[in-house]
Amino acid sequence: MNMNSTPTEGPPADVTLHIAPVVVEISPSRFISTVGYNGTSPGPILRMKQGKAVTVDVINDTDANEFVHWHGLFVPSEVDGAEEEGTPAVPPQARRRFQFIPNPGGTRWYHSHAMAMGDLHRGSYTGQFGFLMIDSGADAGQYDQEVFLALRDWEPFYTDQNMDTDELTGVGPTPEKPAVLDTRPNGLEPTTLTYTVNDKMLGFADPIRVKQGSRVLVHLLNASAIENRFVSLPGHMFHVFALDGNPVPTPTDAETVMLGPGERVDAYIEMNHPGVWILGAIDDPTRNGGLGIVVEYENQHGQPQFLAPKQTFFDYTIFGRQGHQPEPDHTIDMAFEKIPSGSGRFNLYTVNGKPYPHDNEFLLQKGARYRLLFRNRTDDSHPLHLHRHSFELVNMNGTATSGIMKDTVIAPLYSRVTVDFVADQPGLTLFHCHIQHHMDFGFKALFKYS
Ligand SMILES: [Cu+2]
Repeated sequence: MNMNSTPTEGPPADVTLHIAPVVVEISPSRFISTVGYNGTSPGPILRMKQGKAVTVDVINDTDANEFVHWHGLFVPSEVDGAEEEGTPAVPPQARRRFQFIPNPGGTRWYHSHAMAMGDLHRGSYTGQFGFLMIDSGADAGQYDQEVFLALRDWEPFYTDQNMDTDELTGVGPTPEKPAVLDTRPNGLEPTTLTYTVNDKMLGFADPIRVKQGSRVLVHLLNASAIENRFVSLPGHMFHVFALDGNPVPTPTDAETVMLGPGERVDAYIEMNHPGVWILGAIDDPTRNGGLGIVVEYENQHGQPQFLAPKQTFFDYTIFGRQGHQPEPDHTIDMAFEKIPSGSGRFNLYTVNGKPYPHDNEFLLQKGARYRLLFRNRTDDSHPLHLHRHSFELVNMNGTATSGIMKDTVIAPLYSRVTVDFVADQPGLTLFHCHIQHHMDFGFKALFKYS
């Protein structure tokens, strides 16, 4: 390989990520050809210490520019891994060294931030993703087992049929529903019929083997490029204690958890319901297509069972504190719309009436507290991600909350969602929908510090 970009001298890096073609065997004789990190997909679980500088060498053994994004970290624009922010690409057949200080602590992840546009073999459609655990030194509590579950899908294709699960997210109020709906015919959107947890379809991974009375620490990540997911484990509750890696004010049991692309949920599960169960998607087509993993108690046998949960709606605010936030210094209104493109073409997405790029519309003053008012005027539920900052959930469709710190939040269809953040990370900052197709076709905005 011709390494023409940067240092091959100096001390070895703490982490090396080698981007190259991989083959993932998702079930016997079913192989996915994609691109991954270090010969696998998911990539290795990276562990870093909060506040302790790391060097990362990224080696790009493909024929296209690549970007590794450090999702949920407060890192400079030059290393964040977004072209829009000015992070340099790792060119084809080249290597580049990055240095940063991991912060904040918690469950983060890393993934390709390359644009894909109409190419379903690029960016987050590929196998370039992995967990990044940043150790804050805080006590993680008592548990017997730790499992990492990345929710994925493969072999995406385009359709103009609505195949998503927005009916699950869209059961709340719809304050942003237009009086007159846009009835132009929908354009093409990626979808999929093939799912895995980590690298295996349901039934083909080793089961999670547990003992009655044990406590399992579960880290969930939605690494899909395409769709929000809902998962449950029959007869058990997820005791959710962190969202997007950040401890929540009110850890609470949930029968079903929802994750938009990019989101993480950390939870304990008390293993107190012996049997052989499926931890998996609550909608049958997705689970039967592979999105699940078997949980098997000691000395229990038989076919893995799934039972539909009673609770399907997932309400972020039950994990928050009651009460209102102080008024921010500035409020930025952001309205999201979809322009249906008609059969055989790609829909376009707009922020305040314009697809990306905007001209200096989103300016920040260092130190000021901003409120982002998300107005989702589309019939999709969008996972909205802000780079390089955490935001605090302030209001979900009229329900006030506080203390929930996130970097990605699902704005359900026709919803109004409010988040606050402090502009304390100077540098270009990308905001976008974490559904790759939406991002690529206009659904992003760049914040600039003035
Ligand atoms: Cu979206």
